[in-house]
Amino acid sequence: MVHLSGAQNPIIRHQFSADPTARVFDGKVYVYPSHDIPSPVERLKEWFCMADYHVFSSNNLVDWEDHGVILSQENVPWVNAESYSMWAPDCVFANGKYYFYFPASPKGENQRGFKVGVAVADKPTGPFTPLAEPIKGINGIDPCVLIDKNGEAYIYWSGRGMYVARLKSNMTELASEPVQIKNLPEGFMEGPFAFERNGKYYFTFPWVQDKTETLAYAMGDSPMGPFEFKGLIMDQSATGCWTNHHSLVEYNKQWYLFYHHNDYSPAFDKNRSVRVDSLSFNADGTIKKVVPTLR
Ligand code: FUB
Repeated sequence: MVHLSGAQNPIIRHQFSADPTARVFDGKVYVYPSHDIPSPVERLKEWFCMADYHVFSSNNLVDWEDHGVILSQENVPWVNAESYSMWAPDCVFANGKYYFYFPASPKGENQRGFKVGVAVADKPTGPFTPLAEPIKGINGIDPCVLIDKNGEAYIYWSGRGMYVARLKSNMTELASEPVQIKNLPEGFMEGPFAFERNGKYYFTFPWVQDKTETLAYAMGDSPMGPFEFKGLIMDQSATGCWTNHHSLVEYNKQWYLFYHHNDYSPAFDKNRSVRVDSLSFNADGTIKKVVPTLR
């Protein structure tokens, strides 16, 4: 376990980390990011390279523990262990277990196709045991799971468009056909993150404008939409990073935005670092824009 101390962004400095999904389990914040590494293979020298996942926890958002590797590409039966494609994950608690969702390239594909797998643990820090097969019916990246107040679970992802489907109560199979999320503005979108607050459902996503990714959102009255586009959470001049990827979480009555930026690695934008800033809402439920605290 590595102990990280310091209130400054980026909050993780002993390794690169991206795509943070923050969750609160048993009164603690857990961050499940992807793990950017320098590529050991020529093919990925200029691209994303990710072989495993760590999880980080904190009870004050200042001091963090790195609990070490919770899942590696070589331990997942269906993943091509030379693809280094363990991209943006999520983790939720259901049925007394922790379900960790992750995208990766399957064996036998051309390393451009992605599926979404599940690994299960008794504790938020693992050890996580991967299922033998990815989830049938999902082709894409960046899974996010929302568990509604009535216990129904939904999974969102990004493929050729953004999709949502209901999950069965076993949390590992789709219970409905995927539905494409419509009425979003033009612009390549990935990294969906959905949550509920005061009966409203928020569908949030990185959105490319002028070659950098802003963070934007839409709101609706049901987890599967329809959603109405509302605007930006973080604008492009603030991010100045080619990718962004985020999550929103409430902890001790304050909301926070976790996201990433490459300013800790200015020379190479595929090495990113996780950041957190506080976030608040207007009375009508819309989100006040966040100005990032960079270095
Ligand atoms: O980290 C790899 C990819 O970059 C993620 O899947 C995207 O959301 C973007 O952050």
